[in-house]
Amino acid sequence: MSERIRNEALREKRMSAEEAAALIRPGMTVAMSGFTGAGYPKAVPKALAARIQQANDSGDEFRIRVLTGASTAPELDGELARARGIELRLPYQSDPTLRARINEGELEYIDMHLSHVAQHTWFGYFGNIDIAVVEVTDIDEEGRLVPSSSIGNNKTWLEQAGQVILEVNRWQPAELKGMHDVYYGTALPPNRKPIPLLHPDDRIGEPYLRCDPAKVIAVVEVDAPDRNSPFAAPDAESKQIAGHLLEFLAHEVRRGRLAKNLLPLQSGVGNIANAVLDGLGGSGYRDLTAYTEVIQDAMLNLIGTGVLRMASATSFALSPSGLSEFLSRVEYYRERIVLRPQEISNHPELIRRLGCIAMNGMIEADIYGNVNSTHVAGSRIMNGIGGSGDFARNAYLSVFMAPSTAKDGAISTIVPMASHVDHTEHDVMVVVTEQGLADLRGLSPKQRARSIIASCSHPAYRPALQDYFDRACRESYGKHTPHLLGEALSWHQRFIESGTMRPPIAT
Ligand code: 0RQ
Repeated sequence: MSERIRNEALREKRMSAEEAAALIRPGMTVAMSGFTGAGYPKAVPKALAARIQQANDSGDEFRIRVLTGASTAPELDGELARARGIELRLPYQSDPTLRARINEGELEYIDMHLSHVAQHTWFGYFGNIDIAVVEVTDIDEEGRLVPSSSIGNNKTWLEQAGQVILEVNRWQPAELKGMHDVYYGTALPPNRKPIPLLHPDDRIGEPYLRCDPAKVIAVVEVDAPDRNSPFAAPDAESKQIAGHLLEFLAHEVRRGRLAKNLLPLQSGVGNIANAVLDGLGGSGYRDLTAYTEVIQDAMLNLIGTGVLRMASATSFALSPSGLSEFLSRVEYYRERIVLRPQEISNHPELIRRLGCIAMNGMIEADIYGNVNSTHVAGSRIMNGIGGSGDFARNAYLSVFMAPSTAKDGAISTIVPMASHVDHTEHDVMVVVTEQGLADLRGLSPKQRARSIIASCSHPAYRPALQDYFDRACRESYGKHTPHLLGEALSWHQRFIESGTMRPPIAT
């Protein structure tokens, strides 16, 4: 198995996951690899969670601060949260146990733009990073690290951490070698220079992660799969949302605002994003490109069928069948996929330069186009903003999508006032639900409200939204963005109190 560790000095540092976990002490800041369930360490966090559980059970509080690229998996976030071993977590998570702990108020969670994490670490905003725990595919003779199925913040973790634990995961395909492009040219203000990436397929770095071998305190051999969650086939609502968006893109091509091969696509993950990508596959497009964060099954399919010429991302989120497709034609895909650090995949300068088409999911939008991506009823975190803000603010076109209702119709995703704002009205150009699409470009607040209510809201909620807007237009303190402040969040309050946003039936 050690054929994946070809550097003599590092080979000597091999030990068990339990021994490596014992090097992590209470109160440490631990930076881990991992992005959307790919490339996270699998053995050390689990062994650490067992140790933490034991300590906590015997009354010795043991908690650490955990920084990652984005979401990981049950073996990491789930186990550590279950053991009550996390004091602070950032930036993006999607594990149900961890989410529950955060919403019970048990630990601190910092939700932030994914492109900011590396630079805030360099700026010293999170203090010292004590230990980095990073999964890699392979270590070569010179000690260079072949990254695994995600890069995320690994470049920064390896450079900034005082000590490093490496997990060498034999399960990761050796063929990943050559797919990565790690850029080492970022600097701190005031010495920053333009990042020399002009096209989504430009390679501006090197295929390895550098790591000072003197910092490596443990090398753990692992043979364990990524999360690789299966994807559900797109449902009817997702297909309708995709249909509206595809029609809009075709319209933009006809108007000459987009070329026939569009502009680099950024797509969130999930059912709707998959339906949109599936739809693009059947719409006659060719020669498309993607500059995005995550390559999921639908994007791989587009590459496989030649619709997408190439994709740049920071991670894979493939289902088991997506993975076997990838492995069956790995040479083909290697030529068409570039994985980069998330500070580059999500870099505002590059997103603005390339003119990405950003397509992301949302929890709710208000009638003026403010979007909430993260908090149910303004206070319960779902996953986090992820990269949606990096892309939305800087995109050529920023699109937010959701079904017009959630929880079997009990919740309207179009509300009078967003209960939490991740993307302001200034960053949101298009809102789409299964009901239709509102193109908000060039519209004033009141024009946006009319368009969103008419095109996107569900018929069961549309009259109440229209009534709110009409009364606000008459009675609001200011008439620029009319609101009735005493009533603006009453829909959310009604949901908390009665389980539904539906207005009470008059008796
Ligand atoms: O709940 O799981 O209990 O059924 O939210 O909603 O409709 O399945 O949609 O999977 O696309 O998720 C915004 C969360 C949407 C996601 C969000 C409930 C709903 C369901 C999921 P259940 P759907 P999606 C790339 C870009 C931010 C990060 C981002 C997200 C669950 O898109 O995390 O964009 N985005 N990153 O029932 C109460 C509402 C609700 C609601 C939905 N208004 N009130 N519950 N739900 N709307 C990736 C990265 O950056 C890494």
